Amino acid sequence: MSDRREFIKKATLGTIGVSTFLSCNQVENKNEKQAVFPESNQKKPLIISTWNHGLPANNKAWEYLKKGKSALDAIEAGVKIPEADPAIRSVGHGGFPDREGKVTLDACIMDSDSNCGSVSFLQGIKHPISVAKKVLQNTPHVMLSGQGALQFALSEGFVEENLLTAESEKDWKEWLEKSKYEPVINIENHDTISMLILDEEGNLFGGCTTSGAAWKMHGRVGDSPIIGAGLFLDNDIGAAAATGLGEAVIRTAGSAMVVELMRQGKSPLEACKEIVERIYAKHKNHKDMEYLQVGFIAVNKKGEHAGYSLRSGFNYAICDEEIGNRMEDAAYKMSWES
Ligand code: SD4
Repeated sequence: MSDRREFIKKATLGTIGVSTFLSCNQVENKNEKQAVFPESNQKKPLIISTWNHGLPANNKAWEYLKKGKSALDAIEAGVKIPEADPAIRSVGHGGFPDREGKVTLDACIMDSDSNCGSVSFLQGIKHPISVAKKVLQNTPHVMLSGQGALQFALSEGFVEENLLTAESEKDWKEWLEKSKYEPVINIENHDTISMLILDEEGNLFGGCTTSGAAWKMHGRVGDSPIIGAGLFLDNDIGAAAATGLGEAVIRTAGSAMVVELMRQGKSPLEACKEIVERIYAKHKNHKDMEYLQVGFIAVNKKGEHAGYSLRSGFNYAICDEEIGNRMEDAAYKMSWES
């Protein structure tokens, strides 16, 4: 067993999928089985975010919601916390660089009217989520990339800065010695942060931000800034977001598919599980399988939520009125040894 797997095994020992299965009490339309949720049943507001760094992000977003700020502002404020934290090596400042030593960032944000903003392959800007929000608000487009995204960010008053920390530079130099590309997901339990909000009015919002796969090729874009892959929502149905190997999520249009399954009446857990099973079926003989990890979080209009991953070790933070902010281990298909 590789050191990496051994590490993951230890880090996740005893972690068995404990997500509560909440059935989707959908109301059936006359002829079709479509999820239609009576407004009075909604549990709101609710925030769910991927990984441990979801906790401080949820806290900040909750504070914003309680102050009466918009869910879009709440998402931005929430995920800016891991973006700004140099100790978090998979998001924003301090994120692992690509194989040329460049930190390149992907992010997107989406509101309940299906307005979206996204940036990909953005360098030198600490808060890609804020640039994505500006794309949503101030441009006729959904997605800006690379140099164009940077140019736009500067025109909006963002300041260019060095995002490569001494620690990340050191790790990159060590990686260069072997130069073996094998994305590590789960380590230190923080990866891409995706956040989904069901606000007081029962409307859905989502955001996602990442430095992507460590040691990726220069120019590589993952699933996180792609609406439909890393994030998707339909305000009539539900919202979903992904973490893990972006290539696998893009190949399967992951988050959009989770929402479509909820539309067909599946609970968030059933929907996430079915898409993870599909990703497994498509990849079980694929070269990526050895290090493949994908995880989804999803919430429907009633505020039922779930997380499900291919391999053990994925968890997500939930914040609501009833219990407050806490972590929940996602259910999963298999452990790293299998
Ligand atoms: C990517 N999905 O760029 C991101 C990375 C990630 O957990 O989420 N890792 O592929």
